[in-house]
Amino acid sequence: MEEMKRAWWKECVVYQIYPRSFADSNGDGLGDLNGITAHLDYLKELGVDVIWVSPFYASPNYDNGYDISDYRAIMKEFGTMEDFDRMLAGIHARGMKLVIDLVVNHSSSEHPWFIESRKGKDSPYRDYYIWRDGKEDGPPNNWGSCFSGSAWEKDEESGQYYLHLFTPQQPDLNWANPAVRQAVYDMMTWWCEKGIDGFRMDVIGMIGKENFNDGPVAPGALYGDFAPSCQHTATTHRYLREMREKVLDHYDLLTVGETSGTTDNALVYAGEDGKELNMVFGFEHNDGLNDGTELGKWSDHGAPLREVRSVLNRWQMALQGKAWNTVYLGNHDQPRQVSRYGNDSELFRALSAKMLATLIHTLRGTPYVYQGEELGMTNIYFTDISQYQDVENHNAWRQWVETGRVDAQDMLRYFARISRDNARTPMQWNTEKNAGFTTGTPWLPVNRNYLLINAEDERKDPNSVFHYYRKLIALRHTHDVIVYGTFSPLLEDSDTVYAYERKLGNQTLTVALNWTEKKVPCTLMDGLEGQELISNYPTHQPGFLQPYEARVILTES
Ligand code: TEU
Ligand code: CA
Repeated sequence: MEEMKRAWWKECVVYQIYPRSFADSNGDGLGDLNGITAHLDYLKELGVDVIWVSPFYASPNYDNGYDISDYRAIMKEFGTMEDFDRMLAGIHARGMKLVIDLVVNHSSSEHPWFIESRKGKDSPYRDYYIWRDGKEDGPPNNWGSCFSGSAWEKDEESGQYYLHLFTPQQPDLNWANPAVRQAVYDMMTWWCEKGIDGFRMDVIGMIGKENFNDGPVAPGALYGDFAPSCQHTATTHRYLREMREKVLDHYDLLTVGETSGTTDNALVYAGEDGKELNMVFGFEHNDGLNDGTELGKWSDHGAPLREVRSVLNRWQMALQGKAWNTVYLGNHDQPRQVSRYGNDSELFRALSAKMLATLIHTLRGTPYVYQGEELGMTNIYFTDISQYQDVENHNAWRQWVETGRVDAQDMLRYFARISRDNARTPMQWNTEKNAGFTTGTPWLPVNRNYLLINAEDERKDPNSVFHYYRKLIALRHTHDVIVYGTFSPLLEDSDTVYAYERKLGNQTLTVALNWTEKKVPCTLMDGLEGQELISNYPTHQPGFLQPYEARVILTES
């Protein structure tokens, strides 16, 4: 295998902040930029290198900032451009980097471009968006939105429909229009000139729509699938190569695309040839773990070891030596990882959180830590639709439950396991009211377990999940084998143990993770003569792995 090119964005650990839920500095119940700045020392102590902040731009917040009405202004709830400049300076002063979210598959319906565009067919901005005549008194085609319902909204004024692959308040930008592309590139350059260090690119795989043909309708589905026309097209790749030429190649940036897709897609998006992006996020190990019904990710499916390992190992093997991987389990769109993949009972929560942390920090690829996972924060398990804030839940409820297609209790069970709101409850800083997140009323309830799970207590406890993450991150900074070592699966047929080895030069890192709450037989680590770099147990039982036991041993030949 050819020696991978070294790069800072391969060696770093990225920490994702969802600003709405991170820290509120002015008591209005909403996180803000000054709240982030006030906690940079916490992130420095954790040891992360890069901070990715989810959208903080002007937005009416139909989708919590993923609907942008001014790409060069700060959302008023989050502060001012001076607050942004102060946050960026604070990040750089601590030797860390800032990656910002690029949301350009769509804008907000309140963006001036769309306000102009919807004024009529002869608006100079009409072609900034995707307008089509209806068909047989209905939408132009059968596509469904990611957030339920049709992907088309009728504009009574002009009688035409506009495309929105998400909410109607998120009209898709028309990337076929060179003026749109140039406006995006100019905006990206504007932020690069302010000193940012990279972009996380929201659903960037959707920008190259190639046709508007009806999509395939899966059994039980209410709408057609837009993916064959919109996802991972040659046009999308052409736009990304143009973006690289016009903007990305002029700066030293981390670029990560939220593309979902397969390993074949990832090999093109994130190829070592550097023609498009540095790396991408796949979804096969999260949204992809479902019952295959028309409800998609909404299911009781869980995350059995065999399925998780099969996906992650396939991505490790397919990309190794050809493209750079990301490794993540949590983010603002996924439930809390210790609840989905681990065990959030009081007995096993910390142990399984550490086991999962070991996985994401010793697989090959850049690890992404989502705010609060370093504490072992858990799902909040809402029990009623009225408790959810997320538009994705309310739209799904309207489409499936209010129409009688799905039982309310079933859907509430799926929501409790999978909803994005699980990851959006306020960061748990300490045992003060509202976990120290706000002195006001939090926009989403704080998880009641903050008295047991909070940053202040964990920073004082050397055996906490927080310090375990800190040690793992430090190991990445001191052991090249963790970053650049090859990956080889071990014990691929085990129902209980996830094991693999990483090799670089004369060094071998062997990792064994007990995925279960039972003590299980495993002799893999017993014979190894080497240095144990980390474990979530102080002592071991030869011939076994204890519940959720993680062990990492470095040997030299
Ligand atoms: O998410 C894209 C995406 O995949 C959505 O279908 C969503 O994440 C889904 O719930 C995953 O199960 C990106 C952003 O991360 C998300 O927060 C936004 O809502 C969405 O795009 C629209 O911008
Ligand atoms: Ca605030």
